[in-house]
Amino acid sequence: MDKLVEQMQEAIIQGQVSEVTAMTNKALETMAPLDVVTKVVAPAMGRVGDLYSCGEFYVPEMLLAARAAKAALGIVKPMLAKGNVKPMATVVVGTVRGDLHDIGKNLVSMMLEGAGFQVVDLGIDVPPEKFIQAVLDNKADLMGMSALISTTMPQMGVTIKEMEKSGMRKQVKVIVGGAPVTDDYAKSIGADGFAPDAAQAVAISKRLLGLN
Ligand code: B12
Repeated sequence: MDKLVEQMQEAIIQGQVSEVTAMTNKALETMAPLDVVTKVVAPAMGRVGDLYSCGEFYVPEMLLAARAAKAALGIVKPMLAKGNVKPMATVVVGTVRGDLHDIGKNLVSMMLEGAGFQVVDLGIDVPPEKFIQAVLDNKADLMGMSALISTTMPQMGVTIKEMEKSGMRKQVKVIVGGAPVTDDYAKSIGADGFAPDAAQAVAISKRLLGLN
């Protein structure tokens, strides 16, 4: 692995915000912004998850690493959104009720924006009624829900059921994602699509809306 990539991953894992900021700026002299996301930030946060799982990291360490990851993402975000064409469609995104994880959802938002979508990001801990209202207010073509915890994942299905009840489900395509989510799970709750990462989120969004 490239030495700088390795050092950046390590700095994210250790939560070193100023080092991450400096290294990201340096890396961008030679590295594509998207590579910072896919080759540095995503794998580093994956390793943070492993460290948490095996009891080496606790919540404070995860939080510090997340802050460092966000520092890198903050730098690349405007670059990913550059070269933007006119918005092709509107998408509402958010992390479901009870869930505070937003790094993956932010990556999906950024990539969709970069691909020319207008993104309405509702943030974290979003209840079903807020998703529904935002879709109606923005006449959204697509809605994306993110969930990172097995106990919050069912909120995606709850939201879809609420959309059906209020009679607006057919007006909008729904995609779901997040580390514990699978294609089968997405189908079982009645979502239209699933993607395991931000790049594929763009591809599936375009496909569902017939934009390819
Ligand atoms: C960082 C982190 C935190 C941070 C979050 C900071 C933030 N601002 O997001 C903090 C410290 C706050 C946190 C808190 C908690 N966390 Co946490 N956290 C993580 C960690 C390490 C990384 C998540 C991450 O950012 N990954 C990197 C991004 C890039 O990946 P991603 O989110 O999967 O997103 C990608 C894809 O999934 C997809 N995607 C994501 N969303 C969407 C949406 C759509 C529509 C689509 C199409 C695709 C898509 O595209 C993304 C980009 O490629 C994970 C471990 C892991 N491996 O996931 C644990 C993890 C999710 N956390 C976990 C836990 C248990 C918790 C806590 C309950 C801990 C506690 N005891 O308090 C709390 C819960 C708080 C809450 N109510 O939400 C567990 C969940 C276990 C489970 N089975 O449910 C995990 C898996 C850790 C573990 N191995 O045990 N956490």
